Amino acid sequence: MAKFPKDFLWGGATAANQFEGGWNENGKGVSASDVATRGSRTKPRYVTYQTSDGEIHADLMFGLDVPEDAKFGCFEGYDYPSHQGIDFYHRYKEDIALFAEMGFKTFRMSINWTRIFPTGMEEEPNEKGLEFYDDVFDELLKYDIKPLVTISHYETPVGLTNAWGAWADARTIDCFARLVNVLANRYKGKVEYWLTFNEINCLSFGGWLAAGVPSKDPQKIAMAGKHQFLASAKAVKILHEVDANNKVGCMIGYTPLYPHTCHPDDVLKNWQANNKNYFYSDVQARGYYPSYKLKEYEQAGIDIHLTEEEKQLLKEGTVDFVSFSYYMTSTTSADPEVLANAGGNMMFGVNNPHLKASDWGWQIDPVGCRMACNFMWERYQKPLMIVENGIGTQDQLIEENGQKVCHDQAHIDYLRQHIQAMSDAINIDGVELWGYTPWGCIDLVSAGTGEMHKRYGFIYVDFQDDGSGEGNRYKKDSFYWYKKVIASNGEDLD
Ligand code: BGP
Repeated sequence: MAKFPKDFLWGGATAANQFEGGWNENGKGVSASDVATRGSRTKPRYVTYQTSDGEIHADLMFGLDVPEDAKFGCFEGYDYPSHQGIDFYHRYKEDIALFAEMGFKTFRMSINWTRIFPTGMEEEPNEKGLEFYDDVFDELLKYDIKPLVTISHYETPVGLTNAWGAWADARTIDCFARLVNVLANRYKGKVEYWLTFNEINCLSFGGWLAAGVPSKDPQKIAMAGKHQFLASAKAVKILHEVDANNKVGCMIGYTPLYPHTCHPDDVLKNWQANNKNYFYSDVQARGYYPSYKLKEYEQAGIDIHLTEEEKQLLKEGTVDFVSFSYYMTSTTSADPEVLANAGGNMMFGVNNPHLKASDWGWQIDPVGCRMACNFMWERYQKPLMIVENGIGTQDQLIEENGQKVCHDQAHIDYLRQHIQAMSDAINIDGVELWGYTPWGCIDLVSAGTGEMHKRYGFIYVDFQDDGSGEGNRYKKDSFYWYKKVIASNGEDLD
């Protein structure tokens, strides 16, 4: 039977750019996600910009690499899914009431940086933006739901990119620190749980979403990482100074990798590939650059110019807890023939022949979830939170006995197995896990593809990929199931 600690934080997770909508209301500026077009399972997302000759361009979002004179923005004739999101901006009361009905103890959301500082560079914050989050937090607290706030979730202001290349430039650190100062003081007593950067390690897949850096240059990516580490350390210090109750975590997108075979070359390659993820949490949780990374930089001719003062800041600004998203595992191989025929678990490696996959090719592995908890716990000995987990499916809203219903058994099956795995990690292995917020607890726009119809939610949102629909909310079967799970503190998973 599954068992969880008494005050385990059950909840759900979202991000501003994927569900708020209201993209240009009440003084909001334009963020990195606002200039990303809608894609699909078969069509990639693009990012739009203009060059100094007046030409408008749309280039692939993953691996974006543009000319120096590019100025990012939104242009006529392109479809940008963040602009509508699921309209949480206007419907937050209705949505929070539904989260409360499920019994949420916490709700993960992000602050859209550009609501507070529209270009990232203003001296004074936008009061209307601050008021919106006051209203959201008050509404959550009314139901005893603790906000878990991601400060930066793919929402770097394009103002910063257009000015100096966003996180590739050290000036962004001060802009971020100003944001954190404002948030810490304004929401003191309302927010206690914070995450600095969402999936900071996705910088290694490209700089756009994670950092507003439109370049693949490894030197620039390394500098963006360093600037985010320093900004994260500053954020930890600011949040602790303003309120000693604040708990601040790092967040990585965690796809644990298995060696494709037990051949030592595969095992070595796998260790190296896993380090690509760990590097980020190593710095944020341990407070220094790991030796394997410094050597890699040295061999690649990358110089991050780390000063003694910066090293000291990293040491002083380590996080209180470690959080991660967990959707799947994947495998790595050193064998060129295997790699050539890999098929691939999407962009994440070589298919594991022992696992089934979602319609988007993400391989389902609850055992990997238990191991992910253990790997993180062993490595850092800090409390953990799984702040994203779930499976995207093509749910259908159907009419039964005059009612609209959605039988999303695949969500229930996936979540049940993963909750059991977390329970095993806690009770059999001794991991300290504080909470669990499954991703997209209400259907929202996919980050990877920009679609609506890759649905994770307990709540169906009637918006379709072509922008049609009323945006009405309907409870899926998983809504009632998760309510029961929370009410029994994880014991009743049937
Ligand atoms: C993570 C992001 C989320 C979220 C999730 C699911 O990488 O932190 O923002 O979207 O993945 O991915 P997708 O939306 O592509 O299905």
